[in-house]
Amino acid sequence: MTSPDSRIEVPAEPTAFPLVEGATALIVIDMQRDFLLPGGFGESLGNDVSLLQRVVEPLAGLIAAARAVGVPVIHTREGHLPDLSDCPPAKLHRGAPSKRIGDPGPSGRILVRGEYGHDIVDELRPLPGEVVIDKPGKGAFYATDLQQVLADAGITQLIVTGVTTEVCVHTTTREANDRGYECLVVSDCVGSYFPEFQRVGLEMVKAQGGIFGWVASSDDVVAALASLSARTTTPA
Ligand code: TIU
Repeated sequence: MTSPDSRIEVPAEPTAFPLVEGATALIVIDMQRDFLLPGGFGESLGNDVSLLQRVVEPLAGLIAAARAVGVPVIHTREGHLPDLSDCPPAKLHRGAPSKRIGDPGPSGRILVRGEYGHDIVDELRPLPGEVVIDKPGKGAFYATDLQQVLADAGITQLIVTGVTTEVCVHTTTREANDRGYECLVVSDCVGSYFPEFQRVGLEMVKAQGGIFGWVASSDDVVAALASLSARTTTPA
């Protein structure tokens, strides 16, 4: 459904999401080989990385729909400088992973910028000119220029996708919400190594009247973006 101003109501929970034309960006969080493929950071932590593959196909469709109507696509990558000077000891030494950040793996040093494993999976490769935010933390705002990038582009809303739902997607959504951004998390375009965390992670976003934001399916977001295109191409 469209309204006379520049808003489109996207079916979502807990209420329809008022997508504002020209003020929305699609953020694709950490769809890196290090999280999705064997031999990377995600697997070193003991996770079954195959669980994240289900995100790739719907997310590729959503990215294509955004590009088709000129909605900016912003990619993020979690990782560290080769000398690990931006990796807090608390992160480096935590737990008992099979490999630590910076250790050599089959796709290069684990979670280190510039390594093959640190980059985004082939299916979701950024286009030239799309913003790629390299971040040392779980949230995409911490120690990055994301807020300035969004302000410069007049963006006030984020369509949030990527991995993992309860870690970097949640942290970024919470950071964005505190900064005043309206966040629409796309349920089938975010993924977790833990099915229970996936379910509860989405519940937490939309509970209490949408305490951090809204949740919608990619089908509904793609349809909304397509109707944006129809309006743009239909003479008044
Ligand atoms: N371990 C885990 O679930 N996630 C991360 O470490 N980073 C992101 O979520 N990107």
